Amino acid sequence: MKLERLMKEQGMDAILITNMLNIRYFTGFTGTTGTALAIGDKRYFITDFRYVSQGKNEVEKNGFELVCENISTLKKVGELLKENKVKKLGIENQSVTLDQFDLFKNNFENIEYLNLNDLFTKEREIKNEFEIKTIEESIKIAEKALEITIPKIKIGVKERDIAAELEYQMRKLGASKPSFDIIVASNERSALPHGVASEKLIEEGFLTIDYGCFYNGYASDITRTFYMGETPEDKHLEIYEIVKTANEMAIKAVKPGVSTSELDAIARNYITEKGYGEYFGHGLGHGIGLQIHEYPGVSFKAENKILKEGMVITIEPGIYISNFGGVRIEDDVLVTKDSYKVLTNLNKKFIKL
Ligand SMILES: [Mn+2]
Repeated sequence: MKLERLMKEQGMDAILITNMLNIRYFTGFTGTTGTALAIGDKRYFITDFRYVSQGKNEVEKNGFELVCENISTLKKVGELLKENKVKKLGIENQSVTLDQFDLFKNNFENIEYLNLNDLFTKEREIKNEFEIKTIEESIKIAEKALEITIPKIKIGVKERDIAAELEYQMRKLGASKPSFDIIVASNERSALPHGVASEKLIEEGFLTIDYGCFYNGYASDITRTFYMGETPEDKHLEIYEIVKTANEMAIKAVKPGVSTSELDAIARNYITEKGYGEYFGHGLGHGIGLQIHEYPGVSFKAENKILKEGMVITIEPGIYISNFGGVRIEDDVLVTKDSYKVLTNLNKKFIKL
């Protein structure tokens, strides 16, 4: 099991998990309050009265024993650590707050704390079959929702109304919520890479929609750019085609062994060759999973990583020109055994609405 291997590798007797996403990942628990503790081959999940029946079903499948503790979870953890003579405890230094750490110190005796650093996030960057299936479901919901919403996207409609409609449709199709604040950015606002839907009415020009949902805990992340109106300028067509080609070139290069910086460079060099390099200021993509942004970063700014089978990343090049508009096209791509699988299926042609 993963936790046992991590403890061995890091010289820890036990690992305390307090971050709810990591708890979900390791124990299967989907509620909002709980603490997981792994000591050698023992697995405990401590939660309160509210989550006993739900928690039991979820965590026992994954080998965790549910412990109900209504007064003080950390006291209970302290007892378990003492009982099992734990000396070296791994903690999630990236998500433990100073307040939490003070509580640990007050409740646990004679413990040496070791940092897990980004070990958990690194574990999570490779998706198993269940996770891949769930991400695919999440994408399907998002895509269906956009298809239902498209007839409502018209010049004169408020950006925010389109975002609300998309969210409503995603929820109706089974999503728990959007995976981030939905971006609906019309015309000049489409030049804002993160133009969250505003009160503005959709006008002629580009319309960028960047959105996704959480389904069963897992995120989807998709961007499509449409042209609103009948008469795009040549420049609209030109930059759309450049971004689309950059997106396709990068996707085709995805396979195990390729580095994330090489991938970023493929799209970036092409856009630069076409004269728009300075208008593509962000990274090419990122991993998705329980979080909307996960390892690996696929960017000239992020740590360079080698792609491995099971990673799910976004490929989202863009060109943003102030006072004119912007285009971004984003797909979610799985790294397979020897190449890639594009998980998103929405059309990428230049579409006039
Ligand atoms: Mn994205």
